[in-house]
Amino acid sequence: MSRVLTNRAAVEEVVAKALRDQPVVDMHTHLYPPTFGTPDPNSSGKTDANGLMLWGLDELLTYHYLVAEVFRVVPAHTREGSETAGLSYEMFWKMPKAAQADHIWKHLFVERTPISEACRGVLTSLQKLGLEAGKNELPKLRKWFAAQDPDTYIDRVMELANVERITMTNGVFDDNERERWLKDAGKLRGDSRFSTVLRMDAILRNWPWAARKWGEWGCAAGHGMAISAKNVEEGRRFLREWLDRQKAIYMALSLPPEFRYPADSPGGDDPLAKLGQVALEKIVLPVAAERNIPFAMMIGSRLQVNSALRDAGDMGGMADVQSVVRLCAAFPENKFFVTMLARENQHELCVAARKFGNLMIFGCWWFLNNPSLIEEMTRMRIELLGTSMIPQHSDSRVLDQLLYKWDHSRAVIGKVLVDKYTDVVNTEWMLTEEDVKGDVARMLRGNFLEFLRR
Ligand code: FIX
Ligand code: ZN
Repeated sequence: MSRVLTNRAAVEEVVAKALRDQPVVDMHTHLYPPTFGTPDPNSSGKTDANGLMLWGLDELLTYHYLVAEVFRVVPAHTREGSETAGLSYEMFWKMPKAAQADHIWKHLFVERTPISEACRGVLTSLQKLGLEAGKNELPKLRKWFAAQDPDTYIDRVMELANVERITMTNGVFDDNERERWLKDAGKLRGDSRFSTVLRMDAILRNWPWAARKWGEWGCAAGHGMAISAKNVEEGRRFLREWLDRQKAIYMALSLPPEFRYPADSPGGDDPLAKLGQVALEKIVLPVAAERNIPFAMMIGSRLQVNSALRDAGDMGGMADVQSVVRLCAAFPENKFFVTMLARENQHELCVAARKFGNLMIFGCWWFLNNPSLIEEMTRMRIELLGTSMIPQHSDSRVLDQLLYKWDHSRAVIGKVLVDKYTDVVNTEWMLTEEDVKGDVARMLRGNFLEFLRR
């Protein structure tokens, strides 16, 4: 008989152990194995300037979250004679990566307390690696990272973060990535630590552009201002080809706050969106249903409100949960992964998930990936959905971020679970250690894998 938990202290101990010991399947990251090349100095001495595998100190420090934060304290524009030191965007992006990292370290870690979540994250990752993070330690730390072999380093980080599998984001409209797939798909999908995802934002964000691009790649998707039956067939052929090429486990895209389904529902009357809707209804969802793979919608990112900040230039906005509801109702044979970027959408989205079994909500995305909001969302989700949701994904762009993103999330999810389980124990329900382990396994791994297979 598994140990019965009768008080808060016992619950705390068992929850902490269950979360620590449970390997995670990370369902959304921007990470890559070495087969995609790496620009970062390593023990083999070989680098690829356009390589996609980002790891190590300078990548951690130049993470776009920190780029946004450093331009708050060293503004790009300063008035003539202002005593505040400025640095223009152009000058920052012209600097070599190590110099950018030095600039961020100086202003966010040395001259100020590294108290923001993204700053603390760097420190947690270094700590988990057993490295001393002192104000003057950068040169020593850089040497340590340059001595690592990217391939074995991935194993080390996955072991320390207790991550069993990493799900990539493989953008078919990204020229650098697409050419690598066309060159040697077998090599790129051959790393069993990584799963692939067909990412295709442009299809719904800008169909005319996507259709023209497809046209250049030999897929007769039309001129982009209308979608004929032929275009639909060609579009489906294109998706099937790429799903086979990548062996993708789901299809995904992000959507702006203005996304509406159907496109002419209140607040969404834009001709481009109407074309996107046809592409969704006639091309994307039928292929996803035919292949029985989920379609993931990451809703609420408003891109490039400050393009000078590059990846750091996007933000979030409130979106329309009823569009998700209408999609789940209209396409019962499709499975939907949904995460939304606005805090204000979370409660309604939780309730929507109570209504549709083909809707799996996941993660505390981007600007929500902060302890106070992870706690709020996880507590609400457990109260409304029990354990039938995926509490988190890391969205890591730099390999070493797995260390802090899962460490920080495990801690917050644990805090909520202890409260919720203690409430159950206080009803004199016989809660066992096995129960807790089973729930944790579902939330960090099982719900994702089961939804893929369902
Ligand atoms: O659309 C996405 O997948 C977002 O996660 C990214 O574009 C974003 O830049 C990010 O890194 C968020 O954490
Ligand atoms: Zn992402």
